[in-house]
Amino acid sequence: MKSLAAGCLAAIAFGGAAGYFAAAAAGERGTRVELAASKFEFSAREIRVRRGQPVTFILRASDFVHGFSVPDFHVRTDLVPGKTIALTFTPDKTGRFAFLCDNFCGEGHDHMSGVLVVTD
Ligand SMILES: [Cu+2]
Repeated sequence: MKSLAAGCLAAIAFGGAAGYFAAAAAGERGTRVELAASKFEFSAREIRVRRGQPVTFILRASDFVHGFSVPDFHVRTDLVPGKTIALTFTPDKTGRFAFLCDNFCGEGHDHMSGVLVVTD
């Protein structure tokens, strides 16, 4: 019985280590979020990410040089049609933060925004 218990502990320890390395590997690449911009919306209105985990936005625009900005994290980029932009940052605080297009793109521009939800 003792050896069975030890075996279980070893399995848990090994499983834990495997989980740790998997998490670390995922952490290096981070969370990947694909987001497309077009007049006058992003393809997602709400994006959920984890604090302390790098998030890479894969960004595309179809019809205009839109912007992608998350002011609370001081990140922004232009989205040039035909190009794929990868933008990585690590959210260091939790909460709900606006992301938006900050290049005026027409009459519906003011509606071109969403919420980045950062949780622990
Ligand atoms: Cu726009």
